[in-house]
Amino acid sequence: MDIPGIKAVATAVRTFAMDAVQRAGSGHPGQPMGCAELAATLYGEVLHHDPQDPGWLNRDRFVLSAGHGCLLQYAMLNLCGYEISVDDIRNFRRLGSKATGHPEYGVIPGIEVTTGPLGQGLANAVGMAIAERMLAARFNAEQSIIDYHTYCIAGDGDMMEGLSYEACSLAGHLGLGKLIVFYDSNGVTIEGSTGLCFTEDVPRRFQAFNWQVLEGSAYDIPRIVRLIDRARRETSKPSLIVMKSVMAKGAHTLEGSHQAHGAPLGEAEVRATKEALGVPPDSEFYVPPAAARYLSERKRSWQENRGRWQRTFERWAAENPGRHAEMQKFLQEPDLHAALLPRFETGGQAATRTAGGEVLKALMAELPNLVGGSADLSQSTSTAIKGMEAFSSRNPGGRTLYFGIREHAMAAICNGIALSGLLKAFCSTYLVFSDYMRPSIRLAAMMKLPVIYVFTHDSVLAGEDGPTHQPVEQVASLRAIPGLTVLRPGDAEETVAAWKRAICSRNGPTALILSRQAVRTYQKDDPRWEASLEHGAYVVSDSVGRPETVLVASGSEVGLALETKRSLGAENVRVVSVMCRELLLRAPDEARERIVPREARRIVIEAGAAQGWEGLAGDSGLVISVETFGKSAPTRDLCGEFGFTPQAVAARIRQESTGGMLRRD
Ligand SMILES: Cc1ncc(C[n+]2csc(CCOP(=O)(O)OP(=O)(O)O)c2C)c(N)n1
Repeated sequence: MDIPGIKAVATAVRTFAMDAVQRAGSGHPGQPMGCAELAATLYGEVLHHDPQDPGWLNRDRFVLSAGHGCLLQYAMLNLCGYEISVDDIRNFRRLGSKATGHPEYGVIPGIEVTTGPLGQGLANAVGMAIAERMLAARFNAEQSIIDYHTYCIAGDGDMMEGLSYEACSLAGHLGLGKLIVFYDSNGVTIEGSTGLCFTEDVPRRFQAFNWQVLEGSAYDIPRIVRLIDRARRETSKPSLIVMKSVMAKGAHTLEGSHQAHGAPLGEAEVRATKEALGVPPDSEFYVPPAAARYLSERKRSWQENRGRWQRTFERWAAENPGRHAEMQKFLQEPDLHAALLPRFETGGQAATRTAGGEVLKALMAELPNLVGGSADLSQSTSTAIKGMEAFSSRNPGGRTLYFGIREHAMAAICNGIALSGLLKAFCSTYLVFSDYMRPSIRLAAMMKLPVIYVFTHDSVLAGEDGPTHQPVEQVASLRAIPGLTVLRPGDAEETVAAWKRAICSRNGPTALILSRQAVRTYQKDDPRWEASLEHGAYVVSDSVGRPETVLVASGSEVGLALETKRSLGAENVRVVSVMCRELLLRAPDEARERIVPREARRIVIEAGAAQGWEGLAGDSGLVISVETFGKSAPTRDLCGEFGFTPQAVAARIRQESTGGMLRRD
């Protein structure tokens, strides 16, 4: 092992971090300076990776959960020869630079996941380790073609976030032996010492989670290698390696200070630090010759390593054509021929959660790469699939995940699973608990990951459990996340269409919003209704002649709109089902006009917050919504209480038919 070479790489990392933050006038130099030796050792000696093929299937995954330290990763990727130039780093945090403020997936090859919100990366790493176990069980034969490790650097902030408790508890339970987490334990956060608010015994906490816990200095390179070796030899438990480290290690006067966490060190400090490191003080982004020499020598071994795997893979593919074909299938869009999916008769009654459960059952049977589960509510969300085995340490081939009551980790773990590129992940809970998952859903949308969320009990009309369990603002707030497709089907047939759309998505997550209560499967006037859903909505029941009133609804309120039309007894009323409001709002004017013409009076019926419907209703329209918390009562009583009966809605429409400004409840 070339220790001077590794140390020289660490010097380059420190220099890059100081210079980039100094130029940008903002950023976090302390974390990369504190972890420089660890990163240099990892990339140089430990990780199975190859900058020539950053997407190599069996590469080790590296997650910088402490994403504010992104310069650590940018510097290492540049030094190793990934596609990020010194100029990109020079323009750190500037518009158009690949070196953004935190690591972002899809911007620089070699970055596995978008991180920054603390705790997320660590939970994503758990998902990646689960995916490794699942894929290994599915594909490995005489040859192990999937056997990567997932490494993660997490700091005090990650350890404090509740998400890390959820995710690491599950990782310990599942015995994810190929997950290795380095705890960058420097005792400092932004406001000062961790002693101000964080005095728990982290090693004992992880031991209680069923992790192997090891400890060492972040600056003792041979020991780091030995500790990683021990971690790799423990195959039945994940490992936490507590790295005793120092914030901004090497800084002239700010070493160990929280002031070096998130601000430029200042020119004089940078200069003095460079001098102490043996770096020419007038240079910028200096790479010591020993660092360049060391990494260029390592390159050959990275390539040879990948070459060996490639030859193994080819032998595996030749000897296991069935498995190879299955792997190819995992990468393709699913072929959802009609016979595969359940059919529902017009006039029948089914809760959309129940219809969704039948679709999921059919999809699980057809698509072996579909995996997922629930946060202890699979019976209620109809996502429990009979006969489907659970994933566990003893049964890595299982496809059902028992996430436990850990919604946040469930969503973040699904991101990690989806990042495998081969597996499709779904998860489920009550809609109201989507709030517990929101940060991870947002990141899935940012990364364009096709995760599917099954959210049931879709409105206050769910009943009985009371206001804590009745969503009001949740659909509106999910619709506000850019890139998240929110589908709220109105009946069982629409639920099949919604699932089809979700399962075929390749560029973003989908939330399926399903009802607890039974709804009628309605007759659809638009014979091409499913194709019309390309614009998010279609005409369920048309008016005779030009519509004067359009009743616009989604989910379980579509049935109510149809009954309201009957109650109104008017011929010039049209009913539109809006399965995806955002698609309708984005549709070309001409397509939207065909469905919800501007000249008609538009009445939106939504048993939730009106927010976001106002534009569609227009000034002369009306949004019949719920703007308070729910109440505990059976559904029928709640419909009466909140005015969601055909008679009450019809009365509102008649009473407020004079036009004027938009009103809402
Ligand atoms: C969820 C979340 N909350 C707050 C922040 C803002 N933030 C970024 S770094 C940081 C302190 C992290 O401390 P630590 O993990 O010890 O990192 P170090 O000080 O060692 O760099 C905070 C609060 C964040 N990125 N994510």
